[in-house]
Amino acid sequence: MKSAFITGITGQDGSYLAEFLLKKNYTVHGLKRRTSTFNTKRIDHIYQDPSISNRNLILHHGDLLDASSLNNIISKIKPDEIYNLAAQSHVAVSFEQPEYTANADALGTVRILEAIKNFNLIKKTKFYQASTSEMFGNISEKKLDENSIFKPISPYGVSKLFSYWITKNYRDSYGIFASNGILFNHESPRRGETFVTQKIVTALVKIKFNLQSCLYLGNLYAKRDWGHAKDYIVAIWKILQHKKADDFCIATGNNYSIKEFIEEVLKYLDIKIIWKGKGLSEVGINKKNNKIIIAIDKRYMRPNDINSLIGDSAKAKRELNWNPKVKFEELICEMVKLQIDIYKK
Ligand code: NAP
Ligand code: G4F
Repeated sequence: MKSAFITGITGQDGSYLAEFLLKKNYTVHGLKRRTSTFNTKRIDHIYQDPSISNRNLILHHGDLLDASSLNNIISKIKPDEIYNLAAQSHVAVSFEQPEYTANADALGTVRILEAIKNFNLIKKTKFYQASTSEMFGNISEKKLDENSIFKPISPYGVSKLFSYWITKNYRDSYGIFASNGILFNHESPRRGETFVTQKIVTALVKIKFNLQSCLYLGNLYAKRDWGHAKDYIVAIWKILQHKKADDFCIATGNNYSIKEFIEEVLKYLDIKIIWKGKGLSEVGINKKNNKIIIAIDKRYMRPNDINSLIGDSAKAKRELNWNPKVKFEELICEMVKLQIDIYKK
């Protein structure tokens, strides 16, 4: 039976990956931060009480900023696979907390790689790093792949690029099976509420049920390549099962603007919208009652934003036999349906 250690198990991807690995009969260890309120909502359905003998899901308190907790856990469990999914993952927040972001998203990765090296786990433990399309920044290539250049434009992207390179460096210098998945945006009903897709879905469903009057957003013209998190964690797992450590772009190959995302959600909710104005004055008006339901708030504009991201995952298709399954419309439908169920209740 294989064992895995997931940092970020309480997050969107970590929770799906934990479910997936449990189904594959892994013993799953997860890193959990101590918080004053519960942060395990996404994994409560698979939680196993410590009193259960032979449990195969075990949570450990720790933090990416705290090498001693990482060292204690890794040296004790000696996992076959480590999935480093924990991060300060919000790009806008990284402009407000650049130092913390660098500590978690850049140095956190070295702390784990050092533990693999120093506890003689080089031959045993495979390492996955959650790299991101945010590392590309605003480069002009149409479809981005493993050979595209990186020019990150946020503290988050810069920190993640350090982790990308240090992962390659420990692979080349010490022979650790250490791989990067360069994942483009992926969403799900478990997406955090402050990322744009979930923010839009939640607000528009509330507007439909008269529980909110207006949704305030930032840049409506950015385009993202949105896939489904459930598809992407299969790719993450396949990356560590590959015959050799390597780096892979994981994307759908299609992208849409924030405005197009909104319009698809509204289609589902049967709300017709008219767009008026430009820049900070742009608004979306509900055709039925003439009320403004979408407006711009400059607080949500970033000091720098990536205009467009679209990925090419041909290498993952060829070498990992991985393909995204869920289409853009299906992803939105799943996210909206869940919110409708919540607010109907
Ligand atoms: P997420 O939902 O924001 O989850 C982040 C996880 O990291 C949470 O479990 C969080 O714990 C944990 N965490 C944050 N800071 C930590 C720290 N200092 N020590 C220990 N744990 C910490 O992110 P996600 O969407 O699942 O993404 C997973 C990973 O993939 C992240 O590294 C992200 O940067 C990267 N990524 C995501 C996407 C995407 O579109 N989703 C695309 C490319 C790359 P709490 O629950 O306690 O907050
Ligand atoms: O949903 P977002 O916050 O995701 P972003 O910045 O693309 O980052 C996500 O994807 C990355 C992969 O490329 C991950 F590495 C990262 O961890 C995270 O999961 O914003 C998407 C777009 C941006 O252009 C942003 O400016 O939506 C735009 N936007 C417009 N109004 C907004 C808002 N974003 C947020 N969060 N909130 C707004 O009100």
